Amino acid sequence: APRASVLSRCCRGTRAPRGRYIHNLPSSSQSKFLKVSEEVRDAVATGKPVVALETTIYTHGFPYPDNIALASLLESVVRANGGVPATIGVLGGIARVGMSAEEIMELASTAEKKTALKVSRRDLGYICGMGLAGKPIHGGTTISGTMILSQLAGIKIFGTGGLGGVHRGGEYSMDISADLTELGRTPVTVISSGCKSFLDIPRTLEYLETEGVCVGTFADGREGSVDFPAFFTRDSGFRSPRVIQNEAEAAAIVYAQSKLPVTSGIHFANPVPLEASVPKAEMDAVIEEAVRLADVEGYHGSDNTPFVLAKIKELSGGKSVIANRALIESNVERATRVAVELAKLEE
Ligand code: PSU
Ligand code: MN
Repeated sequence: APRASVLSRCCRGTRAPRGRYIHNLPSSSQSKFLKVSEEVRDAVATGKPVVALETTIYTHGFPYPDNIALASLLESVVRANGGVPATIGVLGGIARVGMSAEEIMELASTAEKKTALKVSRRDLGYICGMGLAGKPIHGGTTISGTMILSQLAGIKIFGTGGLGGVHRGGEYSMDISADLTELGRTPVTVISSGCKSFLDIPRTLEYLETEGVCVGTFADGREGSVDFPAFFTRDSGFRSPRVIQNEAEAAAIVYAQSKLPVTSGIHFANPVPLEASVPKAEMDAVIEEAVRLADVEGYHGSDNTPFVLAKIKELSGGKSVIANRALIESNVERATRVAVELAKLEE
């Protein structure tokens, strides 16, 4: 396929192996502060389906050593479905795209003592600057942080568990996840199971609309209107703005948006697998209590989400962890299939 138009906008006109042009590689894809693995660089350059994976779920979500098992499971899910995984995080003040097993181990083992930073857009300059200043620290990247690094490395598809959102009472506290503004400004497609109902789902959907984010939910043949999912449950009581039937449709939307081009991100919600879903009434009660405790104990700002998630885990007797693991796995598989369909369109 001709790459002339891509090449003319690209800074590197080098030929890749097999005579294919290197494309999609921004000049910023390697620097003192950003290391992209050779496998990921080669996969992006030759148009293979690459799937980004975040690391806040390992540093601030799952406990050690479950987090390491999950990280390796997710990478193998991507490979088994024909993709190349790119686990993204910060080690010693250097952002990494395509972390090795040893690097993931090093980052994930901070979960016990919580010594890694939770890195969203605002924290990237800080953590890399601290590394330069002789204070190297590790960081798990959130959806927002991971989207930025994905885009710098030329990765378009990203699979994870749940999206941040507008917190309840956010109209007063202004606690709105940086994930939402990131989706408004960075052209990466995030596949997750929607957002947890400890967030304000209708305001989250309104905010995403304002930010210009296409939000669609996979329906898999279900007829009629479909809810935007609430992480542990398939139903939230709020309709998804768009309904997507399959991965080919999803990839067509990503492709069209990139060719126009419209430079905001896309969110595709993949409802939790039925067999792993938790009854809504049961989860609602647990979430109410977790949110109440966060307020009483004074967990605000970026500490709020990790605290509420930990409380939910405790109060649901581990049920939430089982659902969480199942839905992440399903989202990553779905993301890989979208990336495979997208690679076909881009050939
Ligand atoms: N929601 C979940 N699980 C998670 C997160 C959110 O159900 O692990 C993590 C993701 O990394 C997300 C971040 O990007 O928390 C959002 O944090 P905040 O609400 O502070 O923006
Ligand atoms: Mn917040």
